[in-house]
Amino acid sequence: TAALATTTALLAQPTLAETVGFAQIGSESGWRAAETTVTKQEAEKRGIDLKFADAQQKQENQIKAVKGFIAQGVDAILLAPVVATGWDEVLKEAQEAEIPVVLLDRMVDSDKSLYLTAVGSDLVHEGNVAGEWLVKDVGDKPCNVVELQGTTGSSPAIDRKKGFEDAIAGHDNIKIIRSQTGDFTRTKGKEVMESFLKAEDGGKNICALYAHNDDMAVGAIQAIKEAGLKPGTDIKVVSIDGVPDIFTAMAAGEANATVELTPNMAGPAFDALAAYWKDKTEPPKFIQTESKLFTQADDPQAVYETKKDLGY
Ligand code: GZL
Repeated sequence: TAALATTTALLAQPTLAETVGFAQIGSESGWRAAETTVTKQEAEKRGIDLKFADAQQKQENQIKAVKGFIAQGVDAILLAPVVATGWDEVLKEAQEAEIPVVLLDRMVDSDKSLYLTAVGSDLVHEGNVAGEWLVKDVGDKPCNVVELQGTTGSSPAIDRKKGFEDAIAGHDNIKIIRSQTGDFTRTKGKEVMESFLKAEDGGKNICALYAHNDDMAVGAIQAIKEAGLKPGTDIKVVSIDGVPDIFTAMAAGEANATVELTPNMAGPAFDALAAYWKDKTEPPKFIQTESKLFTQADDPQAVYETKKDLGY
């Protein structure tokens, strides 16, 4: 009888662990890997059962993953949308299933009513901070800039480009002479930088590189060195994310500035979900994370030490 009572009691208990599906983009950059690590840690801390799907940077895989989470009847979905368009249909399906969706680190063009909230940085501001740094660094000297864009059609690529252009507008001595996507990866960043160097007289004509993330910058630094030039002096390097390897490059004088992006988007996301699960509290539609500029003056080796074990 005792055993029966225990079983009944267990069955009657509400599910202790909420189940959350995470439709992650992939592991295209060190920052992305850190976001995955931190999200799993934050779920663990809160006793959340996290179901993880890696889409290898393909939107159709992300959409499939979200549909799968809806079919499983999860309590919420985290989505880092690889590109900004094409989400209406699957977000409507989640809404019809009454499953809240929280966007992480990238935005979608869909109506705000189709997701609970979005956690991320001000991506335009990041591009602006990067551009302002270069404006200050070059003064009124002529500076031809090459730009490595993030994934085509992603909100960071669109917004970081805009922010940088806003910052250099009015400074006619600074010009973006070449701009192409490196898809946020080291490999593509290196490849595209090689083509920029070849096209610009071996790089003599290039004063600075603006990369939408550190991983493309690290790949480009390799290409600059292989072309016999000094990254950080012959060609200034400014990028975004604040991953450990950019601080290693900075400490070696091979990179000049980065705008830090926290990989912990999940903490604020889970906090908003906890309030929503409890009593349907509606969070603000955008929960903004901090952005901070780091340069060679900020003891990059010490900063590297603080980041090296965070799962990048
Ligand atoms: C920005 C994020 C970007 C990172 C890249 O919020 O979406 O995606 O800057 C990553 O490293 O690929």
